[in-house]
Formats: sequence, structure tokens, C-alpha cells
Amino acid sequence: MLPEAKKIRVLKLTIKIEDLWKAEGFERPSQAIWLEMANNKYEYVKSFEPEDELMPLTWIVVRIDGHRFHRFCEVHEFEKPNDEQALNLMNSCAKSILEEFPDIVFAYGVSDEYSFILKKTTRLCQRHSSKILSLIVSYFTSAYVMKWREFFPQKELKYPPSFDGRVICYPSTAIVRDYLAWRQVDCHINNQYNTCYWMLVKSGKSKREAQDLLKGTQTQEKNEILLQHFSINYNTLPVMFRKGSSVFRDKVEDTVDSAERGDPVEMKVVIDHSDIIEETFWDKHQYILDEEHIRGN
Ligand SMILES: Nc1nc2c(ncn2[C@@H]2O[C@H](COP(=O)(O)OP(=O)(O)OP(=O)(O)O)[C@@H](O)[C@H]2O)c(=O)[nH]1
Ligand SMILES: [Mg+2]
Repeated sequence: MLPEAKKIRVLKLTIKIEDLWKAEGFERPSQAIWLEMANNKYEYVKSFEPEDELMPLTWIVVRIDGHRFHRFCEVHEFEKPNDEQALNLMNSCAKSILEEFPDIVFAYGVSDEYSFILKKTTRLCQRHSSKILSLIVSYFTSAYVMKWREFFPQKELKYPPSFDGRVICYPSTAIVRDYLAWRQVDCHINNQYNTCYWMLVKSGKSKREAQDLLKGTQTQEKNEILLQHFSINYNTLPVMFRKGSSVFRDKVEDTVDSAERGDPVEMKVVIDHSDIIEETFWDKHQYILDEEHIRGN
């Protein structure tokens, strides 16, 4: 449909040209033909649209990140440094995305960010970058709003959250594994720092004092601060805080009934907090990033 302003312009143009047609003794063209001619005249504007088809046969990674979530978390009084319910809400949105888009094979999330990996052969949105990105960002954001009450029944959502996003193509599985390792190392570094920082602040230190105390400290020293000052063994903190969250399809436990019936193994989307840097996870779930398997589909 043409917007009103455009319709009026087309109509004015029609009237003027109609006079010319009449003066030359021609029949008045039908409105449908006229609109088609007008459309051809304006169609050139499409040539300004950028070509944004992503490289074929590359893993597509979409990373979304909460926009100004520092403020969003303050306004909604999230627990510091980790709000379990807020993280569960993020995970639930990611799970919905995997359930909606079969070509997304894996997702990894921490804090206010989530990365989604699309299989190499995906033809989702004909691999148009801006379409894929806007689809995932908008789906995640509306899921976040829709599910808010489920995770925060006592808290009002005070203003609309928003997420930004980017798309990156990786040519090999090894690089995708490194990408995920990078995000999980980041999760560890930030979580360890934030846990120490907020324990120091909650115990009465000023924010500046806490920052100064932690400046230049290594992993081991931070663990010692936690143990000596607060009797906290970092490794016993909830695994979701330390390792982040992975979302992927996994085999549902075989039931006796289904095995007896010879049913095919059912896959369902699960949320997990494994170490995804080590081989163990990938040995167990080879099918997730298996290119041969993906090509066979
Ligand atoms: N209290 C609390 N804050 C959180 C939690 N998860 C994320 N945040 C906040 O969200 C921020 C995420 O970091 P960034 O993405 O770098 O910061 P941002 O404010 O979202 O800024 P932009 O992404 O650049 O728009 C953290 O610095 C925290 O302030 C949580 O579980 N609890
Ligand atoms: Mg953010």
C-alpha cells in the first residue's frame, strides 16, 4: 500500500498527465496501469538498499546485548552482582528462540548478552544479515517482555528493555569454539571480579576502596580475598554464575515405553551450565557443531 502522501502525489500527477493524454486524443489509461507506471518510475530507490547477504557456508553468530542494562538492572533492583531470576529470564528467552528457529544450533549467554549460532547451511532470511539480526533481536526482546511476569511476579516492568546486536561469520568450527571459549573466559573474569567487588562493598568498603584493593590482582589472589575475608570458596558458587548458560538440543531420556515402541530419539531444547572450553562437552555433543551431520540434513 502506498502511504497517503504518496497516493495524493500520484493522483495529482495522474490528473496532469491525463489532460495531456486527452489533448493528444488518447484513451485514459486505467488506474491499475497508471499505478504500475508510477511504481516503475519510483522503483529505482530500491537500488540504494545495501547487499547484505552473508558469506555462504560460514557459521553465523548473532550476539545480542542489553542496551544500557546497568541502568535497567538498577531501576529493577536486580541482585548484585548476579540476579538468578534475571538470568533465568534471559535463558528462557534463548530457549524460546531455539524452539522457534530450528537452524539455531547453540546459544551461550552471560550477564545481559546472548550469542546464537546458526548452522553453516542455513537459508534463514536468505542469509540477509539485517533481516536475521532484526528477527533475533526483536524475538528475544518481545519474549523478554512477555515472560517478565513469570520470572518477576512481584515486580513491575518499569520501561521497555532493548537489546543491540551484531552478526559475525566464522569459516571454521575451530574458530566458533574459540569464540565460545572467549565468551566463557569473559564470564569467569567478570564474575570473579564482580563477586569480590560487591562482597567488599557490602562489607562496608567504599566503591573506590574496593576498586583499589582489586586493582592488578590475579585469579588466585581474588579467590583468597573471598576465602579469607568472607569464607567463600569461589568454586562452590552457583555454576550458572561461574560458567554462564548454554542452550542446545539434547536427547530426551529414553523411556522404556518409547524404546519398546522403537520410537526415534526425541530431541528437546535444554539449558545447561557446562564448561564449553574443555573437550568433554563437545565430545559428548559432537552433533551440535558437526558439519557433516549438518550437510546431511
Ligand atoms: N545487578 C545486576 N546487574 C546486572 C546483572 N547482569 C547484568 N547486569 C548489569 O548489566 C551490565 C552489563 O554490562 P554492559 O553490557 O557492558 O553495560 P550496559 O549498561 O548494558 O551498556 P551497553 O551494553 O553498552 O548499552 C553490567 O555492568 C551490570 O551493571 C545482574 O544479574 N545483576
Ligand atoms: Mg549491555
